[in-house]
Amino acid sequence: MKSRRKGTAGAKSDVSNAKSREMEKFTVSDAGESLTTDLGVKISRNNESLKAGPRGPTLLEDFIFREKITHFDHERIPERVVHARGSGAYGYFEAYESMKEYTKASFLSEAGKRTPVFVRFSTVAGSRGSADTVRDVRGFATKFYTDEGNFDLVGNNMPVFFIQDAINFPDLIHAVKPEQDNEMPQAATAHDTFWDFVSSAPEIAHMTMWVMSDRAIPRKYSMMQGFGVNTFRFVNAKGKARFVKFHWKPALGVHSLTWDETQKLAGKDSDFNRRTLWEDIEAGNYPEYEFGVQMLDEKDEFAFDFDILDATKIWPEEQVPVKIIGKLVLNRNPDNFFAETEQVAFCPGNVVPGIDFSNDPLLQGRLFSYIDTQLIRLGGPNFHEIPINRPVVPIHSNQRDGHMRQMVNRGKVAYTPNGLAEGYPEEDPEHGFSSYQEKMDGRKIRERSDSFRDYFSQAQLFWNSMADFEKDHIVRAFRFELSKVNSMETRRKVVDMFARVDTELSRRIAEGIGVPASKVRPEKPRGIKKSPALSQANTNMDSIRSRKVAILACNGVNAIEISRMKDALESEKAMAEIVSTDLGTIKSSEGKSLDVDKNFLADSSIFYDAIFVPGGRPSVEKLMSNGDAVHFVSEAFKHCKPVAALGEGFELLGKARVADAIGMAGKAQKSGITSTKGVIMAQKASDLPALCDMFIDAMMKHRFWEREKTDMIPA
Ligand code: HDE
Repeated sequence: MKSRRKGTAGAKSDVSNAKSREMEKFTVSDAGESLTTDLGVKISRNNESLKAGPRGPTLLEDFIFREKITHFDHERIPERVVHARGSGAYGYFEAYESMKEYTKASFLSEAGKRTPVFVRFSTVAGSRGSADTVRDVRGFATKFYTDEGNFDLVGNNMPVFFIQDAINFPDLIHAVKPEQDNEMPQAATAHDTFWDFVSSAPEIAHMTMWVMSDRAIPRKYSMMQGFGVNTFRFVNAKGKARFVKFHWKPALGVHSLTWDETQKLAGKDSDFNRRTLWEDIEAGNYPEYEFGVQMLDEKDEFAFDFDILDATKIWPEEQVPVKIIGKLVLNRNPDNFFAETEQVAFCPGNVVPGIDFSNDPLLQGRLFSYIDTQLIRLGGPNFHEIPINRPVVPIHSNQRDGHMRQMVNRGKVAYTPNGLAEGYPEEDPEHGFSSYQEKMDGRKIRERSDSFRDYFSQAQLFWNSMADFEKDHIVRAFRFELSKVNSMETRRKVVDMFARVDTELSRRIAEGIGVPASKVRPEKPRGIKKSPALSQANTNMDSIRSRKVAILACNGVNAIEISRMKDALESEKAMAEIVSTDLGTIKSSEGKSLDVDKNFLADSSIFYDAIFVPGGRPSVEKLMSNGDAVHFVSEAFKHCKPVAALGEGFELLGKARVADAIGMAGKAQKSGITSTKGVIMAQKASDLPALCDMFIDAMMKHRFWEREKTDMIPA
């Protein structure tokens, strides 16, 4: 008699730790253990090869030497052709409410249900060892280990893409990557082939606006949005489908670096984004994002003045609201970079029942590409058996053999239908994935839909939605990039192309790159004129969690001011470090010994979000006589960061010309406490609590962009 297997689908159990528990089985600790070969034979001497006499030749029989070198020789696998540089973290997803009305996906079926996840953030163009802070799109790929199998949401930090049809992807990437003759430049779009491609492919206009904006230089991974980009479907238990777009919204708001910082960070700490992700998780400042969906009824497929299947278009949030349905928390760093972050294999085709595809031609092509690329990268069809890629539910398939097969399947049978194994493993019509039954009718044709031919209206929408400082940054980014383009013809074509977006934008770009203003007229606008959701000026500004503050101090500093400020910052979950001329300790005016965290030689203002200069005459005088300390202050000012000073600390701001720059020279002494453009100064120690509050308020605003125009201060 055939016994019915218990279905795993819809299981109620909380599996939020299931992936960690499973990874435990594969983790190894060497603490207290003897060194062995890969086959478990203990090794007596590891640092000498076997020779015929101490000065003689190495012997071929030395299996310990051979194993060590052979393994080493094969330690590299091909890096990802795009998104090669990445950083990963574990965490969980928690649903806020039941989404059963819209999708039968089990991980979204009840409020409070948790699902383990692994997320990999990445840059796109650079090689594995390239710098983190380059101007680029960021990948935001999430693997949900659901109780119905793995769902991969392989997204980016920008909601649109460069091209509409996947067949152009190799062309795009060949144009972006270092040029083929000399392999330059690394991890940068600022070169001829990229801009040649841009100026030849007008569909790229909208995405180019995003890449030239501050979105391309995020402050940290926990301060950027994520988007599924492509249009997917939700399908409920009754078989009703809706089109959906997926969103991640960071709890800390969307914030960016300045361009000057990114350039310096690429040299001073090329791991900046990787490091901040790691450090935030270690410090318990877990990156957190809300999960949102935009949903459209099938009947509204043609209700917009853009095609909802075109990945170069957003669905403006003002037209299709984002429904927040859950949150993602990243709370554990991986144990081993290669085993986990390098070997994780995402695929937008990994979906679970309740989630389905649309005919978006970019998505359709992606469904093929990701598996194909894993075959070469991870060496064969069994990469789903690598620990990080395994689902948390059992696998029962008829797949067998292939490189590195690890499952040991019992019995004779590896096919269905079968009688010898009583028909197992059997199909599950109730819980199994069944594709949405979309009606298809079309001629085979290599053509693009006319509805995909509007290339400029959303580039205009983006430009018109920007705050003035964001527009300035976009213009400067274009100018920087095009200054590196040698072909005058390409520069001219780009200026003409963006004249179709906006005359002022094009004129300002042209001015900076030695090209005459374009005579091309802007395209006629379509759709909504502005989308406030697109501007970072409108992001969350209510927290300083995980922000880093430098406290500049030398011998003779007022320790009490440091400890009060530190307490105030730490109570808001920000971090503070004492930066001084040398490492070691300093003596405060009260005779206390204080540990120095960083020195000016190895550290710089670019690692911090804000700075505080406490009082204490000897300390401030020492700082004023140190060029690096003065530069630290002026650089932070020029990068628009909050700067606070108490008592004599104000004099260092004077030396760095900060007080002059904001027209405050000498005023703090008279008026007690002042706050101007994010520079907060107070004279008396009794003003410290108010100073702390005002400093924290200023930090919430992130930057004071109006200061960028202060030419009298160099960065
Ligand atoms: Fe990818 N993409 N992509 N992509 N993509 C890859 O798969 C591809 C696209 C994205 O952290 C590759 O495993 C094609 C859009 C991320 O491991 C490759 C097209 C979006 C990652 C590939 C696109 C993405 C990848 C390279 C055009 C945002 C890194 C290595 C049709 C929604 C995942 C790999 C990780 C990686 C192909 C366009 C996001 C070659 C053909 C749009 C986050 O398969």
